[in-house]
Amino acid sequence: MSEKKESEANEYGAAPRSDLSLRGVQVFQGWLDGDEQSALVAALREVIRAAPLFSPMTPYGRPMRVRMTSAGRYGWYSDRKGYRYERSHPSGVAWPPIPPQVLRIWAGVTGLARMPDCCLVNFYDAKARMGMHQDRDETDYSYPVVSVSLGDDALFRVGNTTRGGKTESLWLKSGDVLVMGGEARLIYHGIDRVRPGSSTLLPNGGRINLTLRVVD
Ligand code: MD6
Ligand code: FE
Repeated sequence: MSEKKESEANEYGAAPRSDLSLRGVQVFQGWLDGDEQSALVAALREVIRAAPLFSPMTPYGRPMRVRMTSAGRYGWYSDRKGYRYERSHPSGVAWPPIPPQVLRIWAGVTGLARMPDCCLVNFYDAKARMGMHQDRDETDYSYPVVSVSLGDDALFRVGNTTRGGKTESLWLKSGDVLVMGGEARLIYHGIDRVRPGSSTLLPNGGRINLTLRVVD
């Protein structure tokens, strides 16, 4: 991390203030520099090697367009029975540990001593999108959800704490970090589209999004 960020981040107590807020979602633009992003991608390759990406079924019986896997004590999962957290990958192996680089981001932007239980890894190809949703499969909404964007730019849309109504959008770039906490913890949000070729971080293109959560 840069010197400026070190001085802003307090790992135990005070969280740094973001420069930008979108309906209460804090946006830390450029939180990770290029070297930090590359190191993170290398760590994520190890995660994906241990727990390969898969396309879960939605409860409505269609495979999700985004491919995903997880690291941590819990992984996020979905099938005909619904959305939930599972202790192991569909292959039966335990989820790999959350890489230390990822925990450092969490500590830096939240100021919390409690570390996340789950790091969901979402991979978007040129055509993937994510419909408007709330993150509400966790037990305690007083903990924020943190998300990290890597690779191609993505158009992020934020709505309201109930479905529908006016929305606002923002292009997320590689290295940006979002914190969804407080009044914004249960806000509806989604990804409308990615901009293929907008980043050279991933050799074959695409976008990775990490979401970090305290589960129980
Ligand atoms: C994405 N993000 O950026 C999707 N969830 O690909 C999310 O669903 C999300 O950015 C909770 C908190 C922050 C997020
Ligand atoms: Fe989400």
